[in-house]
Amino acid sequence: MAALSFELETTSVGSRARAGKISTDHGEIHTPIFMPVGTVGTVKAVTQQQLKDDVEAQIILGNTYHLYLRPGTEVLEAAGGLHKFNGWDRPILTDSGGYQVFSLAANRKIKEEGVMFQSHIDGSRHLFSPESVMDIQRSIGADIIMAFDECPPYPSEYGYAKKSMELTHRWLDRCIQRLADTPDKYGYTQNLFPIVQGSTYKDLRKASCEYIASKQAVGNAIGGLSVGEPEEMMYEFTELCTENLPVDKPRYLMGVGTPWNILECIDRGIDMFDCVMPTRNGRNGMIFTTEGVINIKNKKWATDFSPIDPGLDNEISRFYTKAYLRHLFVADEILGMQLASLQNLSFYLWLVGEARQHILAGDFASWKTGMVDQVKRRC
Ligand code: PRF
Repeated sequence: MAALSFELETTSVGSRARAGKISTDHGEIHTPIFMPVGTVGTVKAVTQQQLKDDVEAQIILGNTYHLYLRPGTEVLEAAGGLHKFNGWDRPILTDSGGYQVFSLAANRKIKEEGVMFQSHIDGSRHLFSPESVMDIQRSIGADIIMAFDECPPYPSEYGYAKKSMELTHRWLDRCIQRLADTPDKYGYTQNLFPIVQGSTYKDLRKASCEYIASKQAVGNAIGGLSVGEPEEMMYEFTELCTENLPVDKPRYLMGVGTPWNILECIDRGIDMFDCVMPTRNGRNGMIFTTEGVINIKNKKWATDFSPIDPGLDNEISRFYTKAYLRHLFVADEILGMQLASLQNLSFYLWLVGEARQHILAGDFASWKTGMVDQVKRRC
């Protein structure tokens, strides 16, 4: 089948924001897009049917690290890949596991060969290398697969950041080679996105963008941001990267972010986002709405019978009230987490959809300014 392609529809005036269309063997993705995170093959507390019908998600994420540990590649291969296993027939992207190894696993040892680590589940020892991570992602069968990278912490010293970036580049070459040496497993094309690193050093970021761009991949990602640096710095480095990455390929900013982060980074030329925030924070009672951010556990919502989000045109947001959602959280009912996740994801997908419409209409820059203030409000 066909490799991923990207059609750039419009670039804004007075902004780097773009609207585009990504085509994969599992369908189209309209950009800019937010991708709900389904770490273990499930977007927590949300069914695949709800993701389609209520959230209108176009692509979801999975994680190599988690899926490799559970259920493991044998089960995934026996199922015929993750799409068949979890019943999601639209595009899937898998992160390479590098980032999760650094944030979750114990006793990591980084070497040229790869990373030795102990599972956070049972302490068992494993090696992730560029080759093994490509093989695992072949077994999972995502449409977009990520290169194996090292994400240095913030802050990192220049010397460390440089060595780390160079290692990520050498690992990228090994990923490309391994992918070329192994066939697609399930009859559709898997597409590799390389990842820009370079911490918070302009010359390193620029060098990394140039290296990554030279590989002429079908899409490119920016890693190593939103790891504790100030927001303004994240914006600055995002822009530096989009200025130095190919215009005609989709750009994916990994692990970002809040609704206002997403608007600011669309403005700076990002096309794809993922973040656990809408689901993880949702399960803790943080609700993102068109009116602003709500802590639903707050007593002030106890008798507020207005819809969760009057600004959204879907059943969950309109039908259920703030008071009811608060009650579910206070009573520790599972439905509370489900509704919160659905609301937050619906809101994130609505937000990027609106951004796209305004890019196409030509008034993104002025719309964004007002919308950032609106979505940032604490209710
Ligand atoms: N690398 C990978 N996945 C990631 C990141 C990264 O740098 C980030 C950083 N925000 C999130 N997820 N492989």
